[in-house]
Amino acid sequence: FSGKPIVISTWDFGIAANKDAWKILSKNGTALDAVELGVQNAEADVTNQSVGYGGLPDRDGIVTLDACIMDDKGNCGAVLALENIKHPIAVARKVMEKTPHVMLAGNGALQFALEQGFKKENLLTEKSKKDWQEWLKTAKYEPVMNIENKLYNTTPTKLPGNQYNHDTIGMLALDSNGNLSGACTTSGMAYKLHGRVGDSPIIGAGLYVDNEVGGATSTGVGEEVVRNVGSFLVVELMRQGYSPAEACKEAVMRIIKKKPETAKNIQVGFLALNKKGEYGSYAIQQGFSYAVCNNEKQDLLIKSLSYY
Ligand code: SD4
Repeated sequence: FSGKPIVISTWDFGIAANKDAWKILSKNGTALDAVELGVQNAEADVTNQSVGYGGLPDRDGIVTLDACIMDDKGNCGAVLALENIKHPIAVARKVMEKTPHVMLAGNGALQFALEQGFKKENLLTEKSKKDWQEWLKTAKYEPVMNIENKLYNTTPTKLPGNQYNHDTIGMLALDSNGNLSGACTTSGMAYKLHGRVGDSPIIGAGLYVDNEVGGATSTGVGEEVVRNVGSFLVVELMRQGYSPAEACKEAVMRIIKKKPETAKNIQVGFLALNKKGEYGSYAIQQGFSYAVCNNEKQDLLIKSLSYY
């Protein structure tokens, strides 16, 4: 089904996040408010070890968060490697609305957040700390694919430290006025080098919205998405007439074509929504899923098409 209003988001936990976004969309609220509220559900979820509070830390045991938001007017805001703030997406929105800038990073982003009234909190939970300490014993950097996906009953290979890696939330919404917005938020790849920033807070890579055409977001190994400016590519392909799923597939094929050997062992998934409310996705590997919510059904979970 398609049409408006509609909200879609990455992975299983997108169902709960969509329901929060729906509270706004179903009352004719804006797509911007909907995506900001929706992804906060994943940020606050302590059991989700790849977004916000409870996220797995970097190699040095520090939780650093990346997030960005983009509205129907082409406004956008982002925070990179932000520490100790539970809702980086809300800070990203403040960057968009209260500053002349698009991105704030590290200490500067934290300083700005505190000035805006956000509270400093410890985001490293006991569970994530234990996982990290376990990981330190071998300190092997090896992302596990699709570890959060409940549609596939495969048990992911158990690695030391239980590395949860591909679980960023990217969300796209089309409101009842026909306007589009998107949000993307993550704690990034588990056990990354301190200071590493992925695709998720980069406008055009982890998220892009063009109100004339549609929006796209991504999940997976961010380096490959940045190299191909993935979400911008998906939106531009939709502008040329590709369906959301075809556009996502073409973006995935670029990654595979450039680095076939790398692509065999990593996951990248794209998710897209167009101006008509049509949506689709494509991933390198099986196992990517996304959640869809509209007037007909609020908790639909769809298996993505994939190359392998
Ligand atoms: C990153 N793209 O930091 C994020 C990680 C991710 O699902 O999507 N995980 O590279």
